[in-house]
Amino acid sequence: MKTDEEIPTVLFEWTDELAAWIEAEALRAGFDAASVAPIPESDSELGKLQAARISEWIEAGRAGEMEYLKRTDENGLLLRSGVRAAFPWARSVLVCTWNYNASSPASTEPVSGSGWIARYAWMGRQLENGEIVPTDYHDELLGRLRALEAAIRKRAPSDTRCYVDTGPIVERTVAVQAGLGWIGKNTCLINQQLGSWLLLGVIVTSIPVAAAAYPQLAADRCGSCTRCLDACPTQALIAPRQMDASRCISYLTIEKKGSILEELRQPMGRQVFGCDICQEVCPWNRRAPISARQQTRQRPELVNPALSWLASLDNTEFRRNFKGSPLERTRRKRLHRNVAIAMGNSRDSGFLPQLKTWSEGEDEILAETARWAIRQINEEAENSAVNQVGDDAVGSLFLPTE
Ligand code: B12
Ligand code: SF4
Ligand code: SF4
Repeated sequence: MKTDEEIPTVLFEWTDELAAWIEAEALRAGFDAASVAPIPESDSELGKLQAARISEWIEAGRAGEMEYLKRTDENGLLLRSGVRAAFPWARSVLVCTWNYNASSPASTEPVSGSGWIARYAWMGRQLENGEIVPTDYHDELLGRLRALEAAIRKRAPSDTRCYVDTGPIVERTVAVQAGLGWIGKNTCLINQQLGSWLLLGVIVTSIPVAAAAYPQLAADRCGSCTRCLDACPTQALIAPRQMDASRCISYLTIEKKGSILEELRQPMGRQVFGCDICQEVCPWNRRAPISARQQTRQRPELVNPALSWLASLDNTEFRRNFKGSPLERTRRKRLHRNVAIAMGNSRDSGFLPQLKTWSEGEDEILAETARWAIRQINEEAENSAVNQVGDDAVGSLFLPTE
């Protein structure tokens, strides 16, 4: 890693003209919006504020078991506390947004017997023969970022790094600094025109931004709305713009290994991979444009997927359906744990045979979760039997007497 002293004399700056050029290149590469953000000095007011936000969040235990968010350098400095903590040579970030909005039903419109997979994971790549194969946004975005990176290096030789998710960067914070939107109360980046169904890709560069080319920050347009806070089933949004990720269904279904806390299982509803609720209820997504991308298509089988189909997948079928997709990392076992919870929450006795099989299997986490799900379904059946008896009793009171 280069230190400040090793950074070559600055030959280029992001002037209005150079920034406009790369932003146009990004649109040509298939992104929906792009902008260059200056990186604040670590000891500036903004640098300190950003560092404090993430450190306080981590210290409060909000990151759950996501150890990669807690990584520090050799001096114990949190790598995500600011872009310069990880890359002392960094002076700017090109932030690109990728719209993945689809004209599909919402998770808040339940379909009987189905689970919910977050819409960012519906993506498939259409082959020339029309077949749609699984794909992952990381790969889709990274390919395009690398092409842009090569263009930057050719026109303005500099140090650069491309990332989608995996870099030591809080991408939404740099997106705000690039003027691409504001942080909604649901903690998502919202763009006034594009809404929040946006994925982010970044290129860190050593090119400073000329003062005259600083982007204008977007105004916060959440106003008095609190729909996302009210709709979150697990109360993961503990305050506006503050998430306890350890309660977020997205974390629980995707990142959390092992058993899920019982008190959080029922609120998880039918979500089996990720969660879209706090964005679905957001008024700024009502008129969000639908992605018109040709190469990537939504895979219809992943919209309201049948729980029985997901449960039936063995390792080979899981790989066939999800190799190359974001679900691959979660693996079959964890997906089945989530499916068992969704089955329990459905209160549908038709799932009992599958749950019974899992409850007797060797995977202890799945077996315990399946036993919990069986109890949910049986409790429901008992309650309706009691109600039935109650109804009959009430009914008999009113039976006409001879
Ligand atoms: C860890 C992680 C998660 C965790 C934690 C989420 C969280 N809120 O922190 C979990 C697993 C829960 C998660 C869920 C989701 N994620 Co996620 N996730 C990440 C990841 C890898 C790191 C985020 C991070 O550092 N979090 C730590 C907290 C402290 O950071 P933060 O919420 O981003 O908050 C910062 C800002 O909000 C800012 N801030 C707070 N208040 C204010 C106020 C003002 C005025 C300003 C300027 C800034 C500001 O300061 C905070 C700290 O620096 C990023 C990629 C990346 N490298 O950044 C993707 C990322 C944030 N995730 C993304 C997505 C798509 C999702 C899901 C929609 C997936 C899904 N459908 O299930 C959900 C959305 C849940 C939600 N409401 O946020 C996108 C977000 C795009 C967008 N439009 O916002 C990202 C950027 C990935 C990408 N490459 O596109 N995710
Ligand atoms: S993604 Fe779901 S669980 Fe997480 S904060 Fe949003 S509504 Fe709550
Ligand atoms: S639902 Fe309302 S409060 Fe939440 S992010 Fe959208 S506009 Fe902001």
